[in-house]
Amino acid sequence: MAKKNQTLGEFIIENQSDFQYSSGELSRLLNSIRLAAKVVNHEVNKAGLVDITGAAGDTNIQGEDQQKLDIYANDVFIQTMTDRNIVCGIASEEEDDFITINSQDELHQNKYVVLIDPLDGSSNIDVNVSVGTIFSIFRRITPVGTPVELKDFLQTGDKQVAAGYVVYGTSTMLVYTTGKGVNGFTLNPALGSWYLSHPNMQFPEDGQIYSINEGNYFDFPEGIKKYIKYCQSEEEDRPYTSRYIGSLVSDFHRNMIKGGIYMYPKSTKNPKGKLRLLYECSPMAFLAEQANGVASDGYNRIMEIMPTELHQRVPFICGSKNMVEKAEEFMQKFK
Ligand code: AHM
Ligand code: MG
Repeated sequence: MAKKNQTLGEFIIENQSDFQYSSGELSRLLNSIRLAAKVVNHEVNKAGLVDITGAAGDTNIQGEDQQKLDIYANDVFIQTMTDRNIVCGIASEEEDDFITINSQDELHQNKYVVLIDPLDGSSNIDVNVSVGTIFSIFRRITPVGTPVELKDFLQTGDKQVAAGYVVYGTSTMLVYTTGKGVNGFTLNPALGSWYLSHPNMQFPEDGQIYSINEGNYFDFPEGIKKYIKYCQSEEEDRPYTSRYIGSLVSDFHRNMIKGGIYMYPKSTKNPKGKLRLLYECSPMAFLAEQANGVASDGYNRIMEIMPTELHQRVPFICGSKNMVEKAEEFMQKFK
């Protein structure tokens, strides 16, 4: 039972037994993600200071440039999970291949793999706009005691045991699901604790916001063009308005709270779509479905798409049920 003001640590422990395969391993893994998120948050928050020599205390003695934040975030998440020896493999949007984690004493004893987009929307950092981290957790399918293989990572979204995101925004929040609804925790930066601020988050069934990069309009499939025009039309006093941050996590987060649809369809420039199935769409789809929303590629449920490669891209339409279903209707009609 979600209690307001509960800390994330308390919540994880209290809900551990809900989880079918509970052995404490998933709880430890979530704990390491919340720790890494705090470290990354600290760095993201002072991003604006890095150009002021020494002000952030980050210029090293040789005067070398500070590491790019997306690489930094990648290192922090990987290092935190590796040091604690709680996963058997990690795949990251920043790495070409997956990483196999060896424990020193017992070989490959852990049962979870993590897929992560360490800092999504990182081009927004220079202009002080929110960015996010997205993570997805699966049980390995190869036997414990053997090295992980590609097939441990190439699983359909409906096999996820947990997924979540961190939004580094006006406040920093960690939102996650283990398949029993979606809960959001806000970081109190003074105390370094995450507090349950948004228990049982739900997409409103209908919404008014559509989020898409309309700069690509002429390259979109006909169904998407028609859906956008449907949202804009004055017939029947359609109530829609457009909001697009260009940071998936932030656009999703806002739409989940207010009601809306996010779309990144395929286009001539991105013939398979832009977003990555495993690091972005699949975890967001799990969260959406757990919050009464829908996620699709226009025709199929994202959660059922069988990945064939780690960095696979896919068209993505996600959000309030009625809005996504309407967009799918247009996709079908103008196939
Ligand atoms: P990234 O993983 O390179 O940061 O790209 C993903 C981001 C999403 O957060 C965002 O919704 C989208 O790309 C924006 O793309 P565009 O600038 O083409 O609208
Ligand atoms: Mg990304």
